[in-house]
Amino acid sequence: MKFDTIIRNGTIITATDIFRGDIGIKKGKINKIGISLDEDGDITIDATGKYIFPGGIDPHTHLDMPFGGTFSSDDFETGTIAAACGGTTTIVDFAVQPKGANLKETASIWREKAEGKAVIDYGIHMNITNMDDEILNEIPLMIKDGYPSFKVFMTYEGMRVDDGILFKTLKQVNESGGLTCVHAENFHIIKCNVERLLNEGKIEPKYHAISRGPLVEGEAVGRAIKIAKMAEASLYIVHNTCKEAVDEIARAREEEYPIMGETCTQYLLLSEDEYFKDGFEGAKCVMSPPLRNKENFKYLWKAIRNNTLQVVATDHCPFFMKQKELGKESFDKIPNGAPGIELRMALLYTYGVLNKEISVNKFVEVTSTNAAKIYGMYPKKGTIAVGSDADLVIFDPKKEVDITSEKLHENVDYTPYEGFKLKGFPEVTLSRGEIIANKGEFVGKIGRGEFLRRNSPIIL
Ligand code: DUC
Ligand code: ZN
Ligand code: ZN
Repeated sequence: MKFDTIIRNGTIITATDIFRGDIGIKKGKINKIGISLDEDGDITIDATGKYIFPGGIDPHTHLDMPFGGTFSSDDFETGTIAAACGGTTTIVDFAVQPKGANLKETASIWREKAEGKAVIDYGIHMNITNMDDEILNEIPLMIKDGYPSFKVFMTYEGMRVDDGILFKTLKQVNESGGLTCVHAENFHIIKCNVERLLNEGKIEPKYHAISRGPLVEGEAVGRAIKIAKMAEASLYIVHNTCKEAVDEIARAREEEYPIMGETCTQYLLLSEDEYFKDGFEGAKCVMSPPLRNKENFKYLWKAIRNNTLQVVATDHCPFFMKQKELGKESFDKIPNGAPGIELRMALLYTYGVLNKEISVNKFVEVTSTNAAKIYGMYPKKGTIAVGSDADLVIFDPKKEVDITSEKLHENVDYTPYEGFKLKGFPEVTLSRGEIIANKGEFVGKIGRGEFLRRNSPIIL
């Protein structure tokens, strides 16, 4: 027997293991793992001195997403190329329900955005913005169809749901075998603060952060958890940024409630200081929830280490500075979001693993394995095992990179990580056995990414 591809002599690292070995790939799947495999491959990759990780999974992206009168600037082509170059082989993107559309129609809109464009495999979360009996009845059908995760916003005029709808969603999703995700911030407090600040003539980007402090998030996280308890449902809280949020999740988990949480690269590495830079610079990091003070970094890393948080995603939602200028005269009109899809793996390796915040196995867990489990893709995705998709990153732990936005493939004119230094970078990315990125360049075929029909969540 001959493999299609054999990767030789790499250090294979999963969420639980680390050993030197070879990986044989056939028909897009991992066919054999061993030490000095006898069989040859049509293609041989020498991974001596390199790490082999499961391909990254970013379960929180917003590609081609309408927001504040414009669209996020990466579509499924540019966004997934950037992901591939950075070692991410799967994303789960949020399909936002437009006014008047049902969930089936919403999913079709997103599938059309992705088809013929995506270069890596992708799942779709249903982001419910309008609820009635028709939508409620669609939930079990969507789960059967491969869409087992549903998100609601507790804030954002026009997209948010109230506590009653959150309760109904949690109940129905849970009873149907799915998972509800929530963006938790207190809408009413933000509204009051924004009105007051603008009335006082406070229009600059920094007031975005001031209008929605840590308690605005912590209160909503605590409330969402209580509503989940009342609904007897599991819950996943996206993009936690601060102690106030994490403490709520930790408490619920101690009480053995099925509550899970995510943070994002930016909340571990960037602080509110970004908002106090000159001129309109602060707009680059206008996102929701906003960046917090540096004190929070240590709580977030600790929460990752002790499994209070299970996933590090990106909330990738880029806008060109020209688009950000929609809010030049009023911070509340700045489109919310920042890029991050391309650098997540390398940043977390340098600033997480090399800085000794997390072990290399934990790195794999939070960048890939846990998302695969929680979002119903395991073990097809998220690990290195016989029978799994050959989604792999061959990672050069010695490669040093000084980050500048010109080196990146994200379709946007800045990176919030400009000037950051990296040690360790993906060298080769394989998706279903195909080499799709090599030494920072995309070498795959546009549109090769496949829609992932996902299974029910595993609660971690
Ligand atoms: N937060 C952002 O910053 N952008 C998109 C949506 C969100 O919740
Ligand atoms: Zn959000
Ligand atoms: Zn988001």
